[in-house]
Amino acid sequence: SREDIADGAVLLRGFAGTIEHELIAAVRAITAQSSFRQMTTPGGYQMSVAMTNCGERGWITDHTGYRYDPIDPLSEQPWPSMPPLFRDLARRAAEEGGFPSFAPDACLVNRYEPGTRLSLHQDKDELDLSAPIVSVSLGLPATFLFGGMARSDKPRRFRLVHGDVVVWGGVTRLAYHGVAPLADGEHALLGRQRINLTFRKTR
Ligand code: MD3
Ligand code: FE
Repeated sequence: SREDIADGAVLLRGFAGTIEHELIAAVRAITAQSSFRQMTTPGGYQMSVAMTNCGERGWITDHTGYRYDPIDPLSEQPWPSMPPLFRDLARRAAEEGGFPSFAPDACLVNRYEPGTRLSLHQDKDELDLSAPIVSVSLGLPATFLFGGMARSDKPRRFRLVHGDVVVWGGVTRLAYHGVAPLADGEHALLGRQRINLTFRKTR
């Protein structure tokens, strides 16, 4: 199904469900090369969410700031390439959401374990803010917090489950958003975790 959740944001329930096994196998292949790790923010806090990337560039944070970098600082190698399956899924979803010819060059892979959260933030490290972000949820369900253009705007809550895909474009691209602490549970394919893929065009 296709549901407009805001100006430029479209929720595609179950869009990734038919390729769940292939997506999970691809995540395992990526993390065999570039492991999940908990990064440190410029303010010196360790993030509770563990992250890795695939594609030409990956999002990283360290004591010097946030950026997209072609090299994984942990493996000291380029990030694993973006599987065609990922690229095609992101492109098909973006098209369905009204953004034809989306060509992501980066995919951030987030791993949430029970109790982990992502506090309200904006994504603005990408140079081309006219391109959408496409997100794919796998594993345990999460409560996504969708705020406004000011951090103080009260967020709306959306439950995102395994297989859901959201295309975030237009004015929502710069909205504050986050993820509430993950509730414990057991997912049939992924166990006690949620994996989120976010596809981005960084330049
Ligand atoms: C709305 N990830 O990696 S994905 C992130 O579930 C991030 O892991 C969350 O926020 C997660 O930066 C949310 C959905 C998402 C991603 C980017 C957005 C929603 C967005 C940018 C603008 C507005
Ligand atoms: Fe974000």
